[in-house]
Amino acid sequence: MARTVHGQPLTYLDNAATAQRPSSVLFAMHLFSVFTNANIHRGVHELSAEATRLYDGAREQVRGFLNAGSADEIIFTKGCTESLNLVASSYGSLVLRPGDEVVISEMEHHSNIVPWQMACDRAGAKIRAIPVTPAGELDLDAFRGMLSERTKVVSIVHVSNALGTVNPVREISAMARGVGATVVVDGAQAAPHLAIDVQDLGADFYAIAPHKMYGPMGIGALYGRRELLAAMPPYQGGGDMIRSVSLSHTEYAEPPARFEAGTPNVAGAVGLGAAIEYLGQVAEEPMRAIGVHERELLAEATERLEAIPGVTVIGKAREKAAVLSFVMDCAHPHDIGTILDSEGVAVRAGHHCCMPLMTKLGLAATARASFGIYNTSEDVDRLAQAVLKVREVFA
Ligand code: 7TS
Repeated sequence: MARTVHGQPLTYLDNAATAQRPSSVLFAMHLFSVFTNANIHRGVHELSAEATRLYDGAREQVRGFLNAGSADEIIFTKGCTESLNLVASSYGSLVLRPGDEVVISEMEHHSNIVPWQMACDRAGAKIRAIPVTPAGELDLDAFRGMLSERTKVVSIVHVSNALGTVNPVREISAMARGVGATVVVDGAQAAPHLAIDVQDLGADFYAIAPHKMYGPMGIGALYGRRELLAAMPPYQGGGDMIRSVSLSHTEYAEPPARFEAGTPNVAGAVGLGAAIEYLGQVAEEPMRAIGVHERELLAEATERLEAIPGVTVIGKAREKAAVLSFVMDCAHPHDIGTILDSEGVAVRAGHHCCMPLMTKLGLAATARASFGIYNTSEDVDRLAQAVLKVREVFA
């Protein structure tokens, strides 16, 4: 990332919004587009066969990355948001009835709130939200009290994009399973930082956001347990999702094809496969090494910012990953973001698409630095220097 902004070298600390892509990802997509571009599952010609192999190969890579039992349990979508909409819409219509309940939490991203509100409105079901403690953790005692035979779905973020909290998904899954509820996990912020094993976590659905894990935008991947996918109605109709069509009736294809209507983003899938390969080459135990590196940066950044008068870190969970939200007594988060930007430090300022969480915390917004594998102690130092500059300007 050898570029400057406002005449300063760039320190990119907005990885939770989107991560920068390594050249291997860009090259894989370019290579596909130049040499292999063709539609899949269609032509008898060589290019189409090669494109189909690459697309199926990427599906297998996602299976391995999430440790799903079968590649048929991986559905390509256009992003994490679409994955969550697919589950809420299709699975929601299958199971939700009047009086049923969907449990989410107060720290969800809007993309794990709104689709469930829509599904509940259609079904006459109700949303309940696990409270967040002042430290930024989920109140599991309150969660236990919410569970009943009415609970059909528990849909929870694995790592909070606004607080960095790593939620105890395994424990939550086990509790949900106790009342027969299905567990949906929003893994958008977890997949870039933690080793994910959907079977060990006990997740029935798990959504990732490839562009936050060094892959391209415009592609998403959703894990769904085979038995559930097999029972679910399609999310969209069109080409590729059918077995046979007459003017009066359609037989749907088996999953995953049933949920992939229309020409897919093949270059995006290839890029996602390359991103998974890139992550896998970082170290012998890559996700563990990435976690160690990012937790060091997080600890260092937390210490540096907390030493600056007037800075309050938002989110003090015991388990945190790669996200540092903060506010200052002298400046609004947007002003913090603007001064940091003028110093070449890119962070996000705002409600982070978590308005209910901000309301709960009594805040309008926070400034948020989020780390990726390429960030260094030097980046932390530039962040701290730029925050000191905010104080100089406003205090
Ligand atoms: N879930 C979480 C936890 C997220 O952080 C995001 C995006 C999404 C879902 C939606 O992902 P998308 O790729 O479909 O948009 N979060 C952020 C963020 O924190 N800043 O910008 C986007």
